[in-house]
Amino acid sequence: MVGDRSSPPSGGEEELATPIEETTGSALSLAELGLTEAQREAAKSTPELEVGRVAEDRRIHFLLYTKGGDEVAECLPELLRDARKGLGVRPVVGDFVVFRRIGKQPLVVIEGVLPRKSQFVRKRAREGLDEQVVAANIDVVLVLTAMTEEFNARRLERYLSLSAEAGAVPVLVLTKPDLCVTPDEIIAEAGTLGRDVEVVSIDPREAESVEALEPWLVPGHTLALLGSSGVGKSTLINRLLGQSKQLEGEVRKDGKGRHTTTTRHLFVSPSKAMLIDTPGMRELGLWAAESGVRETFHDVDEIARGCRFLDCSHEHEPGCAVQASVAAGALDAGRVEGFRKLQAELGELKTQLARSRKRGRGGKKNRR
Ligand SMILES: Nc1nc2c(ncn2[C@@H]2O[C@H](COP(=O)(O)OP(=O)(O)OP(=O)(O)O)[C@@H](O)[C@H]2O)c(=O)[nH]1
Ligand SMILES: [Mg+2]
Ligand SMILES: [Zn+2]
Repeated sequence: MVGDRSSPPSGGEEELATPIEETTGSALSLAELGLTEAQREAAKSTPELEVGRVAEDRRIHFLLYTKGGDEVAECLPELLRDARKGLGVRPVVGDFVVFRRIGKQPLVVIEGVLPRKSQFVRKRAREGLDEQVVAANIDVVLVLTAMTEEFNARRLERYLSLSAEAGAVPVLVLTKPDLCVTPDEIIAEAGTLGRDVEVVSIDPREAESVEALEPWLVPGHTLALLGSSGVGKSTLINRLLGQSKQLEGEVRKDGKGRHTTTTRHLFVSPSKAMLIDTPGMRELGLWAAESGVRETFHDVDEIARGCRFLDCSHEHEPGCAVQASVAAGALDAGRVEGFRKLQAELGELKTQLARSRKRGRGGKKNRR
């Protein structure tokens, strides 16, 4: 069932041009959609409202999966306004929300967002000083990267840091093995980029190949597929769904893809795992990810405890255990450089946030 699609814009936001599409076709229970016990409890405070899960965010309209089937909903303008002021939370894909049906041909209105069990957050690209929640209530982050010149260890460390910060299990999914002459080397390197990080190499075009991801396709679990444009996220989604739901980019001679996917969308796989397709990310700025960075760089972090100075930058200080390890060949210099860069980025972010708070600006606008 679908709500009113022609209602006036709420909260001054512009709707995206492409139409919203319903995707499940069948109703799922809230437990099947992954609702946690804590969220079920939280929903009890508004017994007059129903619960649904955000499958797509079109700025004004949201596609919801509910126990009664798909619904197209709007958001209470106050909710969007509070979120813009940093006083509340704007629903994102993966969120569980409480909603109300109004009128005979019901208008479905989201009135609140239930507490998230996890969220993948990055610094909003290009715009001011703000966070962007990419997906909520995720269990696993599939970080896709092609085994071509696209492969970049430093970029993957960013993804791993933000995934660890999100409290989600990261899996590095290396695609395009057919275009790679030294796959084993790349697979081995990928395995060193985080603590006990799982690495899977697949060709997303091949149904047999993607079976390697089965261990993570747990009913009720949510997997977010992240990575640059053209690495094969939508191709993988289509294979895992067993049907072509998402547009796949054309192959280009340089091995890269255009931005084919433009919105995030949550799908339900035949095994009842939930998969979030996302548009390729050009930038992945850190946002408050201290513990995620420490977790990802656990090896560097442990050795750094042996540095003479507590605030050692591991660059030129005397008694630096990290530099000593690099010199001894026990730590990769590039990885240490990556660690220092992310630490510096976090430091800079902290300074900017403190400055912005002092000015009383709060730094929150257009939260999405
Ligand atoms: N040779 C080769 N091509 C692949 C492989 N995986 C995906 N492709 C191709 O890469 C192109 C881009 O794939 P998409 O699935 O559209 O990539 P995407 O990550 O969804 O890209 P965006 O939506 O732009 O973020 C398609 O033509 C796929 O067929 C692979 O393992 N080998
Ligand atoms: Mg895509
Ligand atoms: Zn040091």
